[in-house]
Formats: sequence, C-alpha cells, structure tokens
Amino acid sequence: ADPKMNWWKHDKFGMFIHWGLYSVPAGTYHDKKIKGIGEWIMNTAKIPVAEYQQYAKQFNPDKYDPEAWVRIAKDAGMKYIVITAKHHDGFAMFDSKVTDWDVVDSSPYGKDIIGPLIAACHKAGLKIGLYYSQAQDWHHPGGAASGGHWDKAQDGSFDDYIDKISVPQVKEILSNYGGIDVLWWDTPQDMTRPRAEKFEAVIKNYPALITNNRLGGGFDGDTETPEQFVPATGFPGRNWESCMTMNDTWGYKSYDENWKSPQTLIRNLADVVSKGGNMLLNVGPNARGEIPQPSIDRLAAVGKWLKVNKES
Ligand code: JFZ
Repeated sequence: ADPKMNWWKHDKFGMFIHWGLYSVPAGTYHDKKIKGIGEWIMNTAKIPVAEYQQYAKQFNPDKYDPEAWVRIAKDAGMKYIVITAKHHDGFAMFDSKVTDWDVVDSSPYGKDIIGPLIAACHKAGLKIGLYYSQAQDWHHPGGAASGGHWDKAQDGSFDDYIDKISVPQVKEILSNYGGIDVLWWDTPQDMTRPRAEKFEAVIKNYPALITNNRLGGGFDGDTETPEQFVPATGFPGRNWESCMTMNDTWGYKSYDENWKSPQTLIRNLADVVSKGGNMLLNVGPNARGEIPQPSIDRLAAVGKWLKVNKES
C-alpha cells in the first residue's frame, strides 16, 4: 500500500465542486432549456466562443464565501474538497499567466477563486484537490472538444495547446499555492502516451500528490473513478472513488430540481464505504457563489446521520 494514500483511505468522503462560467447561463441559452449536464452547455448548444465569452462579463460572485463552503462540507462529515480549477470551457478559476481566459483577467470579480478555498481548507484541516480538464478545452485554439470543434476560433494544434496552455497551467495550480493533495484529471480525449508524459513529468515533482485515472495515455493514476454508480465488487487491488451528483447536473442549472432524497444519499455513502471506496459528492454553486439550498439541506442530513453512526 502506498503511504500517500493513507489520509485518503481514512477520510473516505469528499465534496466535489463544479463551478465556472456555466453557472451564469445555468442551463438556459437563447431562452431555451438546454438538455444535459449544465457545465456542458457551451458544447451541447454549440455556443460560439465569442458569445460564450460574454458570460465572463457577468461573473461576479458577490456571495462567494469559501469559509462557509468549508463549514458546510465539514458539517456534512466531508474531509476533503475537489474543485474545478478549469473545466472543459477552458475558463480558469485562478489567475493564469498563460491566458487572459481566467477569472482575474476576464471577469468583473477580478479575484482568484481557487486560492481562498485552498486557504480555507488548510485552515479547517480539510484536504484540497483541484480538477483540471487537461485535454478538452473549448476556448483555447487546439483544445480538444467532444464531437469536434463547432467554431473556427477553436481550430489549432492540440500539441501547441498542451505545450502553451495545459501543461503550464498544471504547473501553475501545483506551484502557486502549495499544499495541493489531489489532482483530478478528466476526459483524456486524444491523450496519447507522449502527450500524457508531459503531464507526468510535472506531477512527479509532487510525490505526495494523488491523481485519478483520467490522465490518459495509458497512465493508471492512483484512483479509479466510477461515475454515478457503486461498483458491486469495488476494484480489487485499486483505490476507488465514486463521484455522484445530488440532482442531474454537476454544474449549476437553475431548473434542475430532481434531487435525490437524503435517505438515498446516505445509503449511497454507506454502500460505497462498505465496499471499500470513497465518495465524492457534488455541489454546483450558482453564479453569485451560493451552494443551492437543497444541497445544503441534504449535506446537513448526511452529516447528522454520520455524527450518530460513524466511528471516528
Ligand atoms: C466528466 C465531465 O465531462 C463532466 O462534465 C463532469 O466533470 C464529470 C465529473 O466528468 O464526465 C464524464 C467522465 C467520465 C465518465 C462519464 C462522464 N465515465 O467514465 O463514465
């Protein structure tokens, strides 16, 4: 067993946070409700890059309170948080020096989102992970896009995108703050071994860093990531983490009210943990920086149950 996994194996329960510009349209584009998961709206509705950029001008989360989020997580019995530093829309929630497509340079908010959450986690004794979409990027030229590009502005060299945007940004998020515990890759489209090796070369400088199995290029990472299900027999010989939503989206959709009951969420958690896995349970804050009240209520119910039923 790898000693760097000790805290992760012990802690078992974390909060996933999908937060980005997609919380501005919140599932609606040109007065149409766009089907599917909210953070995919740019791709699903084929929103042109220049038009999607306008959402940045409306991103001003006046209610963002990372310490309050950490309290919500802690009260739920969660021991770590994984937040989207950059999702597939390519918008960095930190101050990136290799692009202006980030919250500091392109939004009226003008401040780093990620740093204050990391600080709040460290202060509260929670571990912190960053989700980073290393391959899909629907904004920067050359970035991968599921289903292919839909706007000429997206055309470019994927290798240039990796060398000039993706790898440098991974260096940024790992070195800017210090104390990052998890790096959560996603959707390794077109990620060949030579490409993935460029990321591996960066993360090998962080021997305590835990990575998931979605880098691609044949790299297994440290954890399996069953999505929205509990594997009946787990993953023998592998660490694993089920990630789940409380409704039908990861990123905020204003009209998704299909909430799982607290009972279902508690049973899912018990099911996962009894089979040796971790649970990463998602919240999708809105554009003002609020975690939806139905999520807060459910997390409180889970926390209340854990208080009575968990060993330590
Ligand atoms: C990915 C993202 O595309 C999505 O927006 C979200 O962030 C989610 C957590 O991860 O979606 C996936 C990735 C992998 C699978 C399914 C959806 N999978 O392996 O079944």
